Amino acid sequence: MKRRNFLKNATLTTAGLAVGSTLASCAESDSKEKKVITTPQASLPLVIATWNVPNATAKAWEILNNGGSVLDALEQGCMVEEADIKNQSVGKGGRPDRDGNVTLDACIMNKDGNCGSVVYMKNITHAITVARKVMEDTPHVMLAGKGAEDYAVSIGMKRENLLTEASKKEWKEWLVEKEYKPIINIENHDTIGMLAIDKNGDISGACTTSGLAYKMGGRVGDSPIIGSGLFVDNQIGAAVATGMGEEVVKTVGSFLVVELMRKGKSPQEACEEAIKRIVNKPNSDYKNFQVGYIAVNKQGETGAYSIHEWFSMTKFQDGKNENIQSDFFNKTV
Ligand code: SD4
Repeated sequence: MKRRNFLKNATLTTAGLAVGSTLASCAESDSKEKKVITTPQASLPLVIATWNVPNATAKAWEILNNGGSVLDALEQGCMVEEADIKNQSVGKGGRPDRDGNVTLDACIMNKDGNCGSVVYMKNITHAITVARKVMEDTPHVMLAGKGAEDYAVSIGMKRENLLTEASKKEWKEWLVEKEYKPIINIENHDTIGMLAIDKNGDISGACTTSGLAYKMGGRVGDSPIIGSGLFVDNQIGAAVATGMGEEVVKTVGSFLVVELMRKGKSPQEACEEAIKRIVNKPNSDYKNFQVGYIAVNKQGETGAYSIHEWFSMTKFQDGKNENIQSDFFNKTV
């Protein structure tokens, strides 16, 4: 199930539209022979997400399979995790910063290259909905803090206390030690990054998180930053990141993955290269943090790679979910 499944390309063909079956059909000069370049066929729609989030991917796929829009699919898929108080990395129930404030980051990007995001937003569960509204209904791409929260209320969203008793109790326990050590992201993962291809072959993506647990007040990670936490180019593919956001921002990680695919790398190869950029930096402290990428290309091939183990991708295709353990760089630790 591990490496073998993880590396395999999406070659299934069933219901839905198959893309990329014929990239080019080049007639030779005498037109007797035709050279046909084929690529793997992927069954559409297709949804992938970081970590093990089967309810979120199932929701998104169902919307797409019923002919819904890819943005509705991504938004509602992400909302599943934002509303789940057991997921302490996203939305309501997220772990707070060191002052006890739950602050959310989210972004969304569509097939036309438009995007919207919210950063450091308090008191609103569905950050992804606000990010989408920023994209669709404002002249801006990013709203922060109180401005984002006030905007959310102005469009009818209600203020809520996002700090659950469970997260509050853990935070109080953490305060006793007060040692900030997000070692390989054990303290906080399950940020949801989701990429989807609709039945027409168009790609969009979304990402939502409460960020790193016990971060400094005001800290913003990679997840709402277009190019770092998420990037979509509908001609090429899309990528989304999870893990130590500071490291992703420093390498503009998701944009890098998409650019590597543009240069001809598969999604798998592109994710691996982007992770190696981080671990190969001079004096990289990579043994002490986790970063993971997932990616999809226009042909519906997918890939995922991380620094350490314990990263997985959920893939919903052909009416079924699969949780795929990621291959990883640091196999010796
Ligand atoms: C951040 N990248 O705020 C996020 C955290 C994360 O799984 O992905 N957690 O840096």
